[in-house]
Amino acid sequence: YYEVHNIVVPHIGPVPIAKGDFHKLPQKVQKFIAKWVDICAPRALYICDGSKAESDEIIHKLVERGVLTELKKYENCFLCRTDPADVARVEAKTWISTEEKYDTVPHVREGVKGILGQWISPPEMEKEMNDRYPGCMKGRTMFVIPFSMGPIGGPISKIGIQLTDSNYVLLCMNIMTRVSPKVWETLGDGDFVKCIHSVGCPRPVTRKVVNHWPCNPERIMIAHRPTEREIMSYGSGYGGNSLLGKKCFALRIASVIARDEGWLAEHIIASVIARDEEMKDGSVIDRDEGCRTYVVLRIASVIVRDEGWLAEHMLIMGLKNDKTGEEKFICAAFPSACGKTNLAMLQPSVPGYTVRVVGDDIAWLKFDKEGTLRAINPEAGFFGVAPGTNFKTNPNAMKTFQKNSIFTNVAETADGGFYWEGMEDEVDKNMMITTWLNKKWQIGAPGKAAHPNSRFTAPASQCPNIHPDWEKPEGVPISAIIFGGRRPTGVPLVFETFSWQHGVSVGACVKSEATAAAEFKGKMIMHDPMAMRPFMGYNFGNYLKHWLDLEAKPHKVPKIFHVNWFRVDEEGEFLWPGFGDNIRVLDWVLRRCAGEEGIAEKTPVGYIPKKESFNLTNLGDLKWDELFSIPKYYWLDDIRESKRFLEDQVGTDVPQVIWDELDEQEKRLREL
Ligand code: SAT
Ligand code: MN
Repeated sequence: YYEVHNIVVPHIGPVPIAKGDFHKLPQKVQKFIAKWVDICAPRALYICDGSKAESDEIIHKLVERGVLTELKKYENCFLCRTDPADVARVEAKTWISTEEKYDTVPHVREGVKGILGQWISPPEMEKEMNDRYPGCMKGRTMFVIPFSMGPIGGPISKIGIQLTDSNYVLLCMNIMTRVSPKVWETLGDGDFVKCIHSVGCPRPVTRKVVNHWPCNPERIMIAHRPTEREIMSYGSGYGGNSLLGKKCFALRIASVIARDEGWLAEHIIASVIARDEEMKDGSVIDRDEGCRTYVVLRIASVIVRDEGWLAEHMLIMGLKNDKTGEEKFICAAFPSACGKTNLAMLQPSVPGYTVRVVGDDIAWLKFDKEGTLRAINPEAGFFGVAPGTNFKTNPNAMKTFQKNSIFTNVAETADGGFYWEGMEDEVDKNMMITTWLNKKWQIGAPGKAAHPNSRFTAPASQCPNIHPDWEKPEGVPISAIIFGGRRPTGVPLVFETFSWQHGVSVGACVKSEATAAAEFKGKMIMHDPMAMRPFMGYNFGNYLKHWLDLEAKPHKVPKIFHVNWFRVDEEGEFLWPGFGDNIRVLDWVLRRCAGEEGIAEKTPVGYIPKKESFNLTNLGDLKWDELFSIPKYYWLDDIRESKRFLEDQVGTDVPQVIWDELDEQEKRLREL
């Protein structure tokens, strides 16, 4: 039989299929693709299978065209330089569209600009879309990427289909997510998250293409329609803007799904309680229909009781005590480019623990039937910040990306290696280097070799300390949640919060120095509640309520801690060495989780370690008192500022419990 190798779409007629069998795809997927082919008008359709052969074929083409440069020093590693106008996430051009504005954003104070997400009305969004998408893929191939976030078919996993006209995106998606034809089988007739991505540069191009990197920075728009489980990203090829499985799906859309499933559960349980009342007073007992509804609700409430879950900007790591053999897992939420990858891959500076990574950026957390909180890493690779990474700070990362990896906006050494700030001691001082901007450069010369947000994209499976259970479909049990940020002053190395509620209030007040991961410049301290500011999928007040509600159910909630590796002294020197020495902090955290007494001291903000209980072996001199001091007036200012932030940004949506926690903390500080 002769296969039909094209699809017929209403307006543009037959579109050739470069690869794959369109007609074997699930009906819903066919419809989805046909709709977008019709709108975007690509010159061909390419249905991806995620195989090595596929990546090899694409890489070969891109090397020929000069888009990728092979880094000959390693195996199957490539460098990509983007248009310098497209180097980071663009928060100002990221939107969420829902019918009801306050589903998406909180009640921000009049005259204040909201920073916890941007809302756009459906008609406005429609207009913006119509201004961008029609014909946007002319002369380009549309790739269809079937991917799973989490192990394919796992109970917590979710499926997405991304359409994109960027082959760089396809290559990175093959590393960062599980792309496979198995996704089609698992999906069947089910629903999926619809991801549409275009670099916004149809041929013939009207905008000059720089570095063979088509993009359209002036017209970037990253838009989400949570109700429709749909993401539309236009104009950028970079990381969080274009690898739609990552921030757009696994955080923004997934947090809405996580909330909805919990709300559904709560709604059904509430209905059952209401029915119970009715049944008791006999008012509906003799009505068939009432009874039937009641039975259905009862069963449903049992099924969905534990369905509320969390999609968070968190690493997941396992720490096995070498003496007892006992292993504990923790999650940690830090803003972008604050060291999640380094902590997750930590190589301990002192013996006692075997540390292994489950995930470095995103965690999906769900309580199991026993009430234990479990986490999966929905991703399959690491998209990590390159600068600062070296064999001292993160040997595991260095070993992970020696093969099958893509480097974006790093520099290149004359002998075909990668280079970035932080590798000064690992490369010959006289080595000729080509910067990310294609300029000749040498160590010690002015300027930077790599862009501060340059990245490596590497398969997680290649990490020497990847946890054997990292792909366990039901996830790993979580004992502690840690919040943190870059706080040069005032905030101690570690403290343990007093309760789940107190911990949530601490999470709500997370702040951090701005990093290069988004468009912000300079070193200002920004609020980044729960490290989720750029990734909130819905009203932050409701999000806090969702967190608080998780404790009310029959759940064993983990302890919540706050850490700060970045405190400096008067000379601006870091007070804490960080990196491998962070194991000392985690050791204390785990001992607290195990209920060890006599190792903690109560302060107004939480428990801090007692010096004699903390592992300080071989640390040299440490300004302990300075590292752990809690300056009263700094903290009083800080709490006032945090309250102001919540009043301005979240207003009436802040749950009362959070105000109560902050008031109590303020009272404790006043008594200091
Ligand atoms: O560019 S990404 O958004 O994927 C990385 C980050 O900011 O955490
Ligand atoms: Mn991140």
